[in-house]
Amino acid sequence: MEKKEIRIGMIGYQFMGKAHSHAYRDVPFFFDTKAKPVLKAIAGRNEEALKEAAEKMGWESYETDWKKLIERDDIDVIDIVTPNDSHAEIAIAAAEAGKHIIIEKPLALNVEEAKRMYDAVKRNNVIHMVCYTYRFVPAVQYVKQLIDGGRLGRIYHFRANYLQDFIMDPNFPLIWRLKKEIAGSGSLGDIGAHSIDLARYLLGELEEVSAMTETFIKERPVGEMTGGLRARTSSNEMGKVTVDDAVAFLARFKSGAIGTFEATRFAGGNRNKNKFEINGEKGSVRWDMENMNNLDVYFADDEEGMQGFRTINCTEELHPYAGAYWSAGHIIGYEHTFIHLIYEFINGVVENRNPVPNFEDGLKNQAVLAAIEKSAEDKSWEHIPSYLPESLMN
Ligand code: SOE
Repeated sequence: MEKKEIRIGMIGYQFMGKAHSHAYRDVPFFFDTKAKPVLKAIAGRNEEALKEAAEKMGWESYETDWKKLIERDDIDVIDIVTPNDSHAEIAIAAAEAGKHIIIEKPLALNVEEAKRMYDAVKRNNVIHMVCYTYRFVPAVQYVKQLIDGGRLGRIYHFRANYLQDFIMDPNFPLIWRLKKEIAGSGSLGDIGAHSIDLARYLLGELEEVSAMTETFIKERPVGEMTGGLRARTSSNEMGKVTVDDAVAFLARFKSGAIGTFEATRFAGGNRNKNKFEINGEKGSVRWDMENMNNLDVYFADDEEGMQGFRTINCTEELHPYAGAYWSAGHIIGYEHTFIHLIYEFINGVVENRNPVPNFEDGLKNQAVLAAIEKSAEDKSWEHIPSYLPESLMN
């Protein structure tokens, strides 16, 4: 029997567009998906670049107006990979048109937008997902299994650093990621949000936070992105950086565990060092995205004299998703996290159930981001407000 098809329309086609396009193409190759994604059309403003991207990434057609894409009745899913300031408008329009939605993180510019987006997907009964991709690393999923299975016992500490350095040069241009009105926030929403998602996924909700932020370079030459995280200066003019370059915060979890977090784009030498360590009464784990297939584990009941961290390679068949690829030890990479996420999304659409993380997670994450910003501004401890019914906040 022919597999059901799910027809995708993607808005945006740069860095994340490439990661998503690749995932749609590869997912049926490795996984037994419940439907086959069809790359119907992409949308963007620059026709020449759009045409080239569509050809290169394998999309059937393109639209220079995203509204046209949403109107098309040969599209089931709208995939949003645009800068953050357009997320709310596009997602709400897509939900009103009855399209299922997959969207890049952070969900929105602020909590108010995130709430409207959440309401729109609920009201229109569409499937929704937010791309917090690091949850989908097999080693991270294995940590979740260890915690849920009680292997680490009561959890005391979650310690996360997300370290990058791509904007350290003061001449690196003022790209959209450095403008509050387009990005919402800086290191906080771009990379700190990933650590918050991992923390929520692994340990549950945060109760309160106390934060500080800093913008080290306050003005930069005007410029634009050229692909990936590369950029070029486009004029001699200087413009104001309106987001944080770095953030550090303390958190208390509802479970009683405490968290220490740092997210910065000024950690020279660290290109994409997304890492965490968790300490529990029966053991500890530590993980680092730059070595993503490995997991350091320590178990307090290891034989005396043999105790300490040891490294396991999470590519055995029993490690989540890993069995779909190669034999153990034949490692996978960054792009595979998107394949896993899209696998869950496609199956969610076919089975009419929401995968996680979805807009509810996006909104809860946004609530943490807002509390961190307020705490840094007021030099206060901030409680994370419950924007959702109490039943959904636990
Ligand atoms: C840039 O900091 C970036 O591409 C983020 O936007 C992504 O979410 C992260 O996964 C890698 O770094």
